[in-house]
Amino acid sequence: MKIERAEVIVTSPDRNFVTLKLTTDDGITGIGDGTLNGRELAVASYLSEHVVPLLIDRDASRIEDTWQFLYRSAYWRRGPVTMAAIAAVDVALWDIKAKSVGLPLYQLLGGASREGILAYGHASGKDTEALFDSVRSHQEQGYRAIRIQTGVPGLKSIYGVAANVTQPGNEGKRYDYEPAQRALRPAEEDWDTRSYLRHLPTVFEAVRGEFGPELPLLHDGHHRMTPIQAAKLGKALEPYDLFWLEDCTPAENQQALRLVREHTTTPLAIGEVFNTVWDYQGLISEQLIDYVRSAVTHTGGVTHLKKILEFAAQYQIKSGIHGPTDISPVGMAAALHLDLAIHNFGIQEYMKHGDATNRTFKQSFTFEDGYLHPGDQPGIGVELDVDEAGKYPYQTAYLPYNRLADGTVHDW
Ligand code: CS2
Ligand code: MG
Repeated sequence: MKIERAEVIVTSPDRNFVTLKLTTDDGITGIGDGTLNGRELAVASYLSEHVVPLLIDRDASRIEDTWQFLYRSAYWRRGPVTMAAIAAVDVALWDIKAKSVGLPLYQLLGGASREGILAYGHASGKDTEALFDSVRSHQEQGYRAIRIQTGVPGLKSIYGVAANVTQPGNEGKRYDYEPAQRALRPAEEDWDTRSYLRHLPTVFEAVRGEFGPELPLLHDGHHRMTPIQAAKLGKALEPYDLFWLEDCTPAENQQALRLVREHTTTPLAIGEVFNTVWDYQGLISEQLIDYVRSAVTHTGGVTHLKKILEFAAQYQIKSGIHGPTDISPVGMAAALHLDLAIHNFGIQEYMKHGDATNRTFKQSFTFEDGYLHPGDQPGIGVELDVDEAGKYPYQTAYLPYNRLADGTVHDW
């Protein structure tokens, strides 16, 4: 079973996606997601220029060997571009292997450890009223766990909040397509940590008051706090029993989480910008976090994320795989097979894709009554409609960034 063809497909239905499609000499195809939000073409070029030529004529059944070859032979290790490219190859090979034996991928990963995958959705609002509406609408869609993000008094627009809907022309838009805004320059947002720290506990108090103690609630701090600020927030949120506080500090400093941990029992989640097990080494072995947030797409695929999660399992740390809309349906499906198979599953982030994306990527995974399931099609269960993909050429898009009131660029 040799790889005969490798195509890199960049398409932009609703937003940009990078997909690698491999075809074997016996006609089996497999696809993998290599989308890196706002830097899509870097991965596409890494794949086409440096990886595709190495794949032709390789044995498609040697997944581990191909992973080690791509990781070690490059000499330049880690980094989001490299690891997204390796992920695309890895998932495409798992798709092929599972199809070649006629099984859904999760069966090759050990079989199902649960019946369904608990998902959380993103509720947001610029004020409490809009937030409550958004929570209700998510509950109506079936979500049983909900992330809460809100506007902060005095700040015009904030990432993660049904965003920029306050700006003329954007009324009613879904924020999750907009973070990577299709524009020639990144959008600028504003930020004030002190206002945020004062405001957020009042939001959670209101949400608990309205929706009761049972509903699992999550929050994303998006790397904006210093360790001591994050410690203060974690402590202030304790009465509201969060499922997790995500990315409370910039992720690259693992020591920061030690300080946060010493001050609060609010569970901590981190890792959407990590790309190898080395980013987690101290965090896991010293039990400084509770959930691993990496995406299959950004962490070298199923092969490497499974190893990270098995390492985490020894320390009672669970999964919380990254799943916003910049993870394509291919990356999402791969995550669902892993979620179903591993023992230490925690929760799966799930934002619905738009209609054009769903037409381009035919999916067999399901979302019912708050639970996802990858389905039982052989492989990962997603097929790319190449003709449909061809209708949506790449569009320049950037994530936003923010500045403090005095003009200083801040973490976001
Ligand atoms: C967010 C994402 O889903 C999340 O937790 O942090 O929206 C993230 O900002 C984007 O995926 C960045 O590409
Ligand atoms: Mg996040």
